[in-house]
Amino acid sequence: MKRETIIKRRNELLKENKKGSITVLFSGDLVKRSADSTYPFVVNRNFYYLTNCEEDSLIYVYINTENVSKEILFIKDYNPLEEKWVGKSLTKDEAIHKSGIFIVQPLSQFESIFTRTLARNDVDTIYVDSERDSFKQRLNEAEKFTKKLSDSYPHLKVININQKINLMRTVKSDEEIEEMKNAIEVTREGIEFILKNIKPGRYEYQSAADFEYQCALNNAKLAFDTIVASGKDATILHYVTNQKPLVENDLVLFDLGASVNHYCADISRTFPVSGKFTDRQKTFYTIVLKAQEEVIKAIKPGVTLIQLNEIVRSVYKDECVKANIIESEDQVDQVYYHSVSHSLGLDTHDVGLVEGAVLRPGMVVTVEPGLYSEKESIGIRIEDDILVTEDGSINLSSSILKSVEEIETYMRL
Ligand SMILES: [Mn+2]
Repeated sequence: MKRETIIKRRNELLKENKKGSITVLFSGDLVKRSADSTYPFVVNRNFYYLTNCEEDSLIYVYINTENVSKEILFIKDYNPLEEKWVGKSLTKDEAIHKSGIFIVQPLSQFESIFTRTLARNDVDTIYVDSERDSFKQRLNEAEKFTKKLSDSYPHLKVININQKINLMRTVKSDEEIEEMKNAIEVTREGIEFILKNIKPGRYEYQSAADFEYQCALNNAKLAFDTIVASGKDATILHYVTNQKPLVENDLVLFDLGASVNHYCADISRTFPVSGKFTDRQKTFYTIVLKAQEEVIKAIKPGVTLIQLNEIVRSVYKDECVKANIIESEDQVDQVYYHSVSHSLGLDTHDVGLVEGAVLRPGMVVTVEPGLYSEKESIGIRIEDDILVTEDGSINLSSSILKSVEEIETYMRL
């Protein structure tokens, strides 16, 4: 991302901050796994969105008082021994270059600078960014900091700006769309590589490996754990066990995505293992495709995700009864039990689209109807990534093969 973009985002976020406040944001800490190893570090997406920096342990501070208005980025202290073991951490020059924050201090100075600022200025409000969805989750950095604050500075008011940042993230800039297109392009290559190698007897994990190899070759990461679900397991929405050999005449469902600079693709495709759909599979597939096309057609500003989901259900109510997949309309929940869209961006299930949210230009959403019959061992999901425009939408993943004919032709070659 361009530095100017990042600066603009921070200005947008901070412009309404009150005088007498300090904003403190954390990139996140390493979490111990076992012995001297840690879990792979995942940067707090909001922090990355606002600073362009993706290292652990960083802290961003914005001091906004009557006399002072300044940003400080705290980076790891210079540590020559650690440099010998794991290499350089983010340097001051790199930090300035990436973030456009011109005051960069070592982390060891954070506490003294923070407390001195409190002592010498009239500050009554601290803004933090904290995300939580259950009591059980371990405390995040913002929460640990808030706890510490309330012990030592109980008079300070703490305000959570998480939802405000999330809302900003729902509308993507052209630059962000480009990143997502790159992620989708890598995903397309991965899917085509899967199809080059697919055949009965190949294991689900081998197809996953085909995809992940292409991601690695392109220096892309995985947006989420690759789902390769054949036969009856395709009716399990998040099957990531990937242990079975593919069986002739079965379908195999792929739900996968690359991520480039943390921007995610999220694509599902369902293919016949032998390269040709049976008539029954084709019937199912055509219904899902029809539902998907109708949803995509309906996407434009002002429409809600709930309305989109209703389109799928109404297509299914007609078509699934006609095709004898269910006996009556009210059984549609037995063959379709998720919703059709979610927001996509720095997170696969991107933040900010609150319940009942209305589509706006610049949002990117998935369209992923599924149809699942355990009885018939058929599970199908078709998922594309759609950009909402002023007057409709653009399918960002339209280059990934999808129609029955395209798939059968490609697999025959
Ligand atoms: Mn999805």
